[in-house]
Amino acid sequence: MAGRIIAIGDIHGCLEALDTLLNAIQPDKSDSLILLGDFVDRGNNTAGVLDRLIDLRERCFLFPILGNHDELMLDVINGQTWNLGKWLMYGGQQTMTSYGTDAVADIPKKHVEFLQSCISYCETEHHFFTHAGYQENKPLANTDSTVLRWESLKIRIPGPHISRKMAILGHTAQKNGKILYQGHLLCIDTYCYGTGCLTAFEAQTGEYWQADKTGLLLNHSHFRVKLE
Ligand SMILES: [Mn+2]
Repeated sequence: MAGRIIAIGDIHGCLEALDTLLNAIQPDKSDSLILLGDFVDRGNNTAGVLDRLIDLRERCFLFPILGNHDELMLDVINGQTWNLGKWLMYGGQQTMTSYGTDAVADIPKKHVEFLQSCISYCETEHHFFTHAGYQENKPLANTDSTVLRWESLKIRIPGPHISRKMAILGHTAQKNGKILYQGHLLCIDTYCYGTGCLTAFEAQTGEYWQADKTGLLLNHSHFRVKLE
């Protein structure tokens, strides 16, 4: 990866925040954007967010990681009708409203294909990226998807990973809107759909950008992390 390595936290249907960050970042062909998952649900424009992410594949290297919400939506689309009520309750209702339909079958095929193309984790030379969690002593390739997509840092903050790389995670909403930094671990889900913001974080330099769900750019600064 020659260009920037920029992770983006849980978008949750917040298109204005995403657009503001993309406008500030101006990703180009040399950049890698690692999306930490939970693109869908809760915010008001999941349909618009997925359109934007699909277009983004033409602009830069895109590594979209599947979040638990994205997985649940896919499960429902794939016929797990017993999960429909649960999904709608956890923000799927806002997703369906963004499509202007009550029928899961109306969700565009290209959106379904995008979600199906998502990966479970991503690794670079000094960092690794998952939606939610990891196990200290297990290579990511052998880690259960439940841990990768569902484990909350509110229950337990894992220690340093066996790879000695720094973890960059989403999923556990930091309701104060601030990046959580624990030395070996960063969480950049800063509660965009609520009263926080969406965070983009350049892993090599600590440069970061934050925008709220109305599209206001709140911060563009440098985060001090010890990098190797
Ligand atoms: Mn999540």
